[in-house]
Amino acid sequence: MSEQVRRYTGLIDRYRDRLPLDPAVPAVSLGEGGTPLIRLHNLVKDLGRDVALYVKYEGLNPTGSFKDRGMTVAVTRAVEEGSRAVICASTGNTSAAAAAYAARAGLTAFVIIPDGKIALGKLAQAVMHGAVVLQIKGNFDVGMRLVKEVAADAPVTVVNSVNPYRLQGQKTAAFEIVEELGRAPDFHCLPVGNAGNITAHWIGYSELWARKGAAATEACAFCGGECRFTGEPQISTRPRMLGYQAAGSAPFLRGAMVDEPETVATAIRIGHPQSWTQAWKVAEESGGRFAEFPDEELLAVQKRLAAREGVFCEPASAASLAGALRDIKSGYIPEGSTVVCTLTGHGLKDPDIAIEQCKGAIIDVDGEREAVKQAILERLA
Ligand code: AN7
Repeated sequence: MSEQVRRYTGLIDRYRDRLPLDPAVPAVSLGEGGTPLIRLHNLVKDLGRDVALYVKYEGLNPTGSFKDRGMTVAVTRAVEEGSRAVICASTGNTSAAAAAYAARAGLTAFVIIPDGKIALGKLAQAVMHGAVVLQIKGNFDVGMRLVKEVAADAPVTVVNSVNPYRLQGQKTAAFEIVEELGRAPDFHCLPVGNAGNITAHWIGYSELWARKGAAATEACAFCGGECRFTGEPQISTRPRMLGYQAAGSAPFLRGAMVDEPETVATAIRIGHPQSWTQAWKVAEESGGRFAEFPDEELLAVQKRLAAREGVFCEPASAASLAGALRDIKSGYIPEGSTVVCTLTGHGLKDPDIAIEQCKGAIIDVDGEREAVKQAILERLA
């Protein structure tokens, strides 16, 4: 058996025919993609509604977030183009992924992060992978502007989602979902920051979709003609795309950019989304919409998911599930629906928030047998 058959070697090897990469170019990969689609039985039972509710656990990618899908393609392409360095602004996960893939490829990674506003695990990743970490007094949006300005006349490749190869990699999550369900879900729920991921998923579904009267090779409106998929259509319907934001950081709900975004979900503390126009188009074409949540509700859903289903995501990721649960309850998502929520990042990314939420849960006991036994029996009573 060839190595390829026995081992999963990442999404470029899996989907190269649908990606804008030359067949001969070796993939810079850490085995990203192939994440589990987990059906939630307990939370659905709690709701008392008949829906098939799944989470796509993107926190199980190599650096713990969906960013790896885009980074493998963007860095592979950067190497092919002879680049020696990559740069990004980040709320944390992009910097972790850029640092790791750059390390693997032997490139220098420059990452610009908002001072004091990225989760501990993400910062640990960036420094451990040897990125040059530039901490600024300013938020993600300021960092993003600086990246664009600097990259205009410096020999560095921007690996934020304005790099079209990022979205091309991220679209593969939609391919995996369709392969597992044998169809597209009726609703796909995602947290929205820069709105790159919701756009990437729509590209993915649209490439698999049987467009009446359109050639399969027709370039989609989102990728600047980068789509290469010419296979047979695989789905007859596409999902409604539902995008969820944190209330203090919700430009799509305000209908305008937000200059001072604030949320405990630092991953989506973004007021000037880079894929603004595309995401409006996604909502319109798919028949979806945007909605928002206060921080407390994001944290409550993060905790409920962990406690009831054994799945640990970071606060920003909980926005997708919070949205699905609310929309199922209200009837906006009708009974009989198949719903997928993307859990964008792993809960371990942000240990501070998790511990903070569960402080009272830790019981101090004397280190001897009777005390421990007593504590256990009390809780089984
Ligand atoms: C866990 O890392 O923008 O709407 O710089 O880390 O595609 O921006 C992170 C975004 C959702 C939002 N969930 O995705 C960054 C960054 C998590 C994230 C989002 C992010 P987009």
